[in-house]
Amino acid sequence: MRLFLAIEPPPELRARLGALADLARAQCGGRRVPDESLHLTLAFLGEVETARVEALTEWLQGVSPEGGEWRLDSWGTFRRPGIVWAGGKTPDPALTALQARLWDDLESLGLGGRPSRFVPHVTLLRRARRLALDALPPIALAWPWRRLTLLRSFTEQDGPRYEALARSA
Ligand code: 3AM
Repeated sequence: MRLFLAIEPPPELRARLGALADLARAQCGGRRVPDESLHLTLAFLGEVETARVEALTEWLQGVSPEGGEWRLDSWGTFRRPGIVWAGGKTPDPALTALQARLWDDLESLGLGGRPSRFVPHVTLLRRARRLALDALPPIALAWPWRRLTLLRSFTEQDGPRYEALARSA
């Protein structure tokens, strides 16, 4: 099954991010990520055998990050897949450290796929038709976080859907 580790926004922030996605959709076109799917990916694990999921779940339940507050102050794009995202102008040190630590653990568990760079972001639009961010309002949001979620990704006709399988302590 296709898995990834992410942080899910608290409900109020989820709604605010959804409002940003609406603004971006009006400006750039493309597919808006539904509110319930908004997240910050920390580690994309790809296809993981069912037999490994139990060990992964047990590991995650023993992980207890200190947590932090991620400041979102920027729009961004990943040009080729036409992604418009919200994130930070500069990399958040606590998230960067967490991502590195998670990959150390994941590699010890026999999983691969550590990316060469990590850009913390929340995808708001996919397949945007115009990557025109200049008319969008400034972003100033704070995301208090602590818990991590192991999510399963399903591909459906109108885009990916996610199911939470496990959470950190
Ligand atoms: O957090 P976002 O939505 O940007 O793009 C996928 C999504 O990221 C990414 O993992 C998250 C959950 O699906 N993803 C999908 N395939 C990927 C791959 N082959 C990937 N990331 C890296 N490599």
